[in-house]
Amino acid sequence: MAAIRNLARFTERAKFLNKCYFASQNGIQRSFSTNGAVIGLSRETQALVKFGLISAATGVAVGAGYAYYRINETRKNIALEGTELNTVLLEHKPPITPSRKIAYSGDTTGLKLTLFQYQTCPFCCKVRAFLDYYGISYDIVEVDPVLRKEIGWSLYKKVPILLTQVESGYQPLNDSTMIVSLLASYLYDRSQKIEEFADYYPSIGMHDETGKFKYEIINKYFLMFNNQLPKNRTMDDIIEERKWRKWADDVFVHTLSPNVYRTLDESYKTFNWFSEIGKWEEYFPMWERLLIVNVGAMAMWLIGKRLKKRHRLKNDVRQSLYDEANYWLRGIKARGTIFMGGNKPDLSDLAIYGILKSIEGCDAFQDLKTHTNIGVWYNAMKEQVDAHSGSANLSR
Ligand SMILES: N[C@@H](CCC(=O)N[C@@H](CS)C(=O)NCC(=O)O)C(=O)O
Repeated sequence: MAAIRNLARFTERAKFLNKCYFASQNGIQRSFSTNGAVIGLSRETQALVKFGLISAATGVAVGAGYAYYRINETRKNIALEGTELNTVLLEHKPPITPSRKIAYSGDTTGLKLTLFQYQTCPFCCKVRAFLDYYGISYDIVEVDPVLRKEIGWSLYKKVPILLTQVESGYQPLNDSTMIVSLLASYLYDRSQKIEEFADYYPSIGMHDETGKFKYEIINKYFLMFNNQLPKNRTMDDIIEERKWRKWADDVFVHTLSPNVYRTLDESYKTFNWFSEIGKWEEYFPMWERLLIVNVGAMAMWLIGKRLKKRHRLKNDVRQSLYDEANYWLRGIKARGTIFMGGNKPDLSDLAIYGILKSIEGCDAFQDLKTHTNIGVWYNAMKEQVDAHSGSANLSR
């Protein structure tokens, strides 16, 4: 996305893509179909239109190539940004108006949260699944994935970021897993403050395999209990939950991109669904939305192939998705319950559900439902989350 942002700046200056797209009222699909557009026009106009379309296609291809290069460069570094700043408090709330508010009347937590997110980012979906399940109210700021001006106040440049109002200011929490662990710990033990819990999730600096120095949040899968385990849970349950949450982050989430961007056509469908579900038409100017969709779809299609190799997915990437989903379902079967957490979802159920929800509108998800039994568990999860069933566990 950083690459797309850079590219956007470049294209904004060139005003190149804009003109081409504004010429096409029907938007994205039309921009790839020359036939419909040129019929009935004079030869000169036809030539001009053709030239425009070829230029646009070349622009998108060059853009995608550039985006591909830049994303690969930036993704090496972006994970490092700002993670060491977890515990830095902001004195004032960044002056950003929420895109929308999710309010649950039964919310007794008193938490004041603002989620900076992309609607279909799997990590953001994980956090929303948690908040919705527990019926915790929150404001949403939809971040423009191109310019990302809404998180300009943060050195950490990824989403989700959860801004929590605390006594002395605003505590930003970075990283979906850390956010969930911290909030879950807080819900178990409200004698401690959010900012105190934030101190339990420190960062460490280390060198990665390429020799680059980077920061990582340690213990982000750990829940903090005040000397006693939550009701009806054993230490084994907690360890098992941690194991699956880690699998969700380290393995399962990586099967998504190569699947939803498997072909150029699928990649376009996926981006159009992102646009629809993320209400990009409402939040972003048309030129920017079309830029994200076109450049994003091309770049991610190319990147998907690299990710497939990096995460050692099978040639038929769908099979890897099915295999991992079946691995998860076997895990649940071994416990003999509806959810991994028993009769109620635990944090691993919520993580896998959130991750899958991020691709709900994609062909890959439909195929997954057809070729595995994931639908039964998924629908049961949907019921639990939509009914905010976790809120009952909060009243103690
Ligand atoms: N480990 C992080 C990963 C977050 C992440 O990679 N988010 C992506 C969006 S899906 C992101 O913001 N990438 C940077 C960008 O879009 O520029 C988490 O769990 O929150």
